[in-house]
Formats: sequence, C-alpha cells, structure tokens
Amino acid sequence: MRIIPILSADDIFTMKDYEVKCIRCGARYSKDDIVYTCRNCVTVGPRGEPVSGGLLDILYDYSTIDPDRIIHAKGDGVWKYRDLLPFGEAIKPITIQEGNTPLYRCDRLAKALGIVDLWVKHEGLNPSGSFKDRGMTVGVTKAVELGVKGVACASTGNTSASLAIFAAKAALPCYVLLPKGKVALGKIAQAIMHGAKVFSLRGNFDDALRVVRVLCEEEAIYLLNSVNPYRLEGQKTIAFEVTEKLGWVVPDRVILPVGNAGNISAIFKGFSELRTLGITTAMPRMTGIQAEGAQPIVRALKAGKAEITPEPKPETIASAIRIGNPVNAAKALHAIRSSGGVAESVTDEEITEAQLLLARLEGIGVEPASAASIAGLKKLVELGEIERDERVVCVTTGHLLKDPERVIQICEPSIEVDADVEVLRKMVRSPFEAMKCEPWT
Ligand code: AN7
Repeated sequence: MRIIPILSADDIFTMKDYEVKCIRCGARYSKDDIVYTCRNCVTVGPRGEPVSGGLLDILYDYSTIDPDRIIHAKGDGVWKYRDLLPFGEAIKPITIQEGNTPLYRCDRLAKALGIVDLWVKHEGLNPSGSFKDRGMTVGVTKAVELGVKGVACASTGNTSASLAIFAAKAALPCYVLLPKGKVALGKIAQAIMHGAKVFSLRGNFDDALRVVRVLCEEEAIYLLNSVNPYRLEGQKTIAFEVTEKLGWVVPDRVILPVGNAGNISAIFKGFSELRTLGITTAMPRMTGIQAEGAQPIVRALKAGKAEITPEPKPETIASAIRIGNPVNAAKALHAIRSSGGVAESVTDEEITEAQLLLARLEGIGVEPASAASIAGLKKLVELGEIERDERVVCVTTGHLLKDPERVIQICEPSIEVDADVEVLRKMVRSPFEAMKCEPWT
C-alpha cells in the first residue's frame, strides 16, 4: 500500500533542482531512475565477473541556494535543512522527528584524555537510537515518492531497526537481512517489533549486502543501505547541526566510527556544502576509526593505496562495524585524504575501556562501535597525531541499550541482598570496598 502525501503549508518545499551523478565517470541519472551504483562504468573482474560501477552522488545547483535561508531556518532536525535535501516537488516527509541530537561539551573526559576542547554529538539519542534515522527519513521519503512496492537492507543491526520503523510509518513492506548470531539484541528487538520480515543469514554482513543488492534489482524492491545516495543526504545534516551549535564555525576535527563508510562520507559532504555556500571557510579533519579486526580503510590509507582490499573475515565485539568490504570506501578515502584527516584502528579492549570512560565520566551511554570514536581519540592523542588544543567533535553513533548483552559482560554484576537494612547499611557506608570496584574520579 502506498501513502498518499497529504500536504500542509509547512510541508511544501521550495522548488529545487538536483542531479544524480557517478563520482567515477560522471554519468548522470534522472531523479525517477532507481539506481544505486553507476551502470555506465561497470567493469569486469579477473574471473569475468561484473564489478560494480562507481558510487553516485546527489549534486545541487548551489548558486540557487540561499545561505541565509540555511542559517535562519526554523524548525528542528533533518528537515530544518530542507533547502539542501533532494526534494523539488511538494512531498510530505516520512519523519519520526529524527536529528536535533545533543552536542555535549565533555570537560571531564577531555581532561582524562589530555585535551582541552572536546564535544560529543550523541546520535544514539535519535528516535531509533542511532544516526541511521537521519538517512532513513530521506531514503524512505524518496521510496514513497518513487512509489516502490517494498524496501530492504542488509544490516549489522541499526540500519534494520531504523528501516523497520520508517517502513512501518510509510506502510511499506520491509525485508532485512542480518548476519546470523552477530547482531546485538536491542536492534533485533526493534526490527521484529516494528514488523520487518527478518532473515537471519548464514554469512556475514558483506555476504548479506551482496545478496540483498541482487534481490532488490530483480524484485524491484528499494534498497536502503548507504550505497543508496539519498540515505547520505539525510546523514550529512550531522555536519550542519554541529556547525550551527558551534556558532557556524567548524571544529578542527570530527572523529567517528567507520563500518560501511557511509556516515563519514555524508558528514564530509555536509561540511563541504557549508563551505561551498560560503557559510564556513574551513573543513574539519575527518578522522575515521575502525576495529582492529575490521580495518580495510585504515590499511588502505596507511599503505597509500587508491582502493581498499576487502577483509574476508572481519571480527570485533563492536558488531555494528564488523564489516570487511565497505561499500562507500571510495567516498570515505577521498573525505579523509582531502580534509587532512587520518584513519586509525583500535582493539576491542580499547573500545571497552572507552565505553566505560564515556559512561562514567560524562553520563553518555553508547554501544561499542560508538565508543570506537573515543578510543581512537585517546590513541591519536597519545601518538601525537592530535594536538592538545584542537577542537574535537566525536560522533557517538548508537545508544548503549542497543547492546545490553555486552554491558552485562563487561560490568560488575548486581549484588543480591536480603531485605535487611543492617546489611545494606554496612555496604553503603563503605560502598567501593564492599562492591569491590574502584571509585571514578
Ligand atoms: C552504531 O546497521 O552498517 O560507516 O547495517 O550501527 O556509515 O557504515 C551500521 C553501522 C557506526 C558505521 N556506528 O557507519 C548497519 C550498519 C554504529 C553503526 C556504524 C554503524 P557507516
């Protein structure tokens, strides 16, 4: 069933033109075309197999966009920046009030890490608990505009949770492919609760994405992984919100976890657009963090390679970023190199330590993948790669409750007691000794 957009004065966008263009060969596609990677520059691999064409990007005629309208835009969240979103026609967004997440100043954590100007953009406070909602509001609105019969994705969890919610809101059938036994509990709970058809795939995320891409082509179902360029249009609003909160001045550096590499590409694009429009004059150093067991982008950058080498067996407790063949690698390598950024890997132990630090020093609860940004910051400060006086923004991409099982593994268990005040009084009077844990200072 298709939702017929019901228009109100607020929902009608100004007319705006854009084009969909291949970043590799420059081929252009119409707005009505359902296309994810370029059909023009498909090549042939060593065994005669077709190799995907270039990634697509959505480009606007920036001379027609008024920077003052961006700066003085009213409203909150992703659709506040509608002048920089790809909808020329009057269409009602499929929205659950995504975006407008807090940017916390984190002085205690900064001090612990030896820097002075640290901020955390907590994307875990989006409606579904991850940044994916920003991409899905745009992607599913596009799906409705195209009149597709269903939506699908492969996912390490958060994409499926978010898509299930937006598909429910848009009354579209939703199919999600999850790597069996490797998705955090909270994310599966969301996908099944919101009515997606969930497949538990014998294989990893990269296998799931390979399969779902073919399925979507053949069955005319709309693919909403981050290879879909409309997703990234929503996610670039992280850059707009960060810059706006900092008084329209970009930070020196933005650090975030990297899996399929869509988010780092999207945020880079957002900052680039602000500069193109003359709203800002600089770019932050885009800094991507991967897990030690799944770091194809880090390896490519350190080796000075133009392309990544996929990792066949990615492994990390940060299941969200357990990805060996990131589909947006070409965009991410460009983002990191051209902004003067860096990519670094962190161990599962470093991720866990950072997750605890952030939770206990700043009260910010994040899932393991998100803590990779903090772990990466710590490592890069220690390596002297990050200057102590840089203004750093870390993006924490997903909420703590996405992965409760990991919390149980790493934290002290609760203490079972009788309903006896005497026993409790003793424990409360010397709490840290009784609970056998260190006070956090
Ligand atoms: C919490 O849900 O790929 O580099 O299928 O859930 O844009 O892929 C999730 C990715 C970081 C990496 N942090 O972002 C999926 C999926 C969290 C995530 C990433 C993900 P990209």
